[in-house]
Amino acid sequence: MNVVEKQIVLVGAPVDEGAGQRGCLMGPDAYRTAGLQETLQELGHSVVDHGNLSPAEVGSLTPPNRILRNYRAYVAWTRALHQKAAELGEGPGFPIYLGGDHAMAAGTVSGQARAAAALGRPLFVLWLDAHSDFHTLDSTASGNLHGTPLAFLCGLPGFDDLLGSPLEHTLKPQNVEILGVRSIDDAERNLLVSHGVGVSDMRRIDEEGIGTLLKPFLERVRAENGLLHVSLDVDFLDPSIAPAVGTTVPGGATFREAHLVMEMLHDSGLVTSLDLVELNPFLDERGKTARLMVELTGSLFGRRVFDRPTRSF
Ligand code: 6HN
Ligand code: MN
Ligand code: MN
Ligand code: MN
Repeated sequence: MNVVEKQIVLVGAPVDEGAGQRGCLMGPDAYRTAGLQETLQELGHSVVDHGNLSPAEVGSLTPPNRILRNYRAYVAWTRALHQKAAELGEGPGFPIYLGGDHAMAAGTVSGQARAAAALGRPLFVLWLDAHSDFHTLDSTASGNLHGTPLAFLCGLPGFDDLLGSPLEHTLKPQNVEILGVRSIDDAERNLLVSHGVGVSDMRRIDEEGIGTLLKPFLERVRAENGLLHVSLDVDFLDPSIAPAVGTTVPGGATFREAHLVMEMLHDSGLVTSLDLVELNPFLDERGKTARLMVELTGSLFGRRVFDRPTRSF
């Protein structure tokens, strides 16, 4: 086996307040129950579980828009996760953030970006999702804050409460690739285009193949000596194989497409941190989605059905 042993750190982020439905707070324990730690250890990695984080204490805040739901919790979680990710990002371990809804990525990715800057490396982000999560606090129509983290991370205005000051280490929008998207609100579409975010929707996946789309992005990460954070939203997957998510959209990635992405990411050796987000165990069918997410994570960490020389992407 061509597996390079990694020191994996599991961090539970039971963030529930960003989604429209309750239940994502049970996500970290569902991954534990589905055997995430054991799966990674069987692949030869060392794994430590840091348990679940708690939100930071925050003082009084005035939400900038009355439609926003659980704004204070968004701020509190972002601050706690940012701090944790900034620490882990500079260390030797490979953090896996167990969500929790996608609002958590405001903290995990901004922390990883701060660590990347301290290491003098650019951070690239692969956002595997049915949605683009690129609303500002003004543009969101649902008020569900899990629809906003990527706009915050790319430095769009209006998010200064999240860390108490403007975000210092923003992502370059062209260093973000959203793959698998099939539901974008009009306001988000305009923002994505005007900021130049990389977007590959399901139609492009159908026409060109998911591997063909992923390869040039990985080549760019390598050419720029970047670190790569992967944010995997359960709804990237087709609802028939992954029903445990509150925001299912038909026509998602198949079992094989998702595995190919994970296998290519493994072979690239470029990934340095991972979010597993939006799993809502309350909506699962006998653990099916949690188990699939664990299996996909196994592929990202070197599981292969038939050993053959590692291909480089
Ligand atoms: N997610 N664009 C929709 C909204 O409510 O803003 C859906 C957001 C989904 C967020 O899946 O992480
Ligand atoms: Mn998402
Ligand atoms: Mn700095
Ligand atoms: Mn989504």
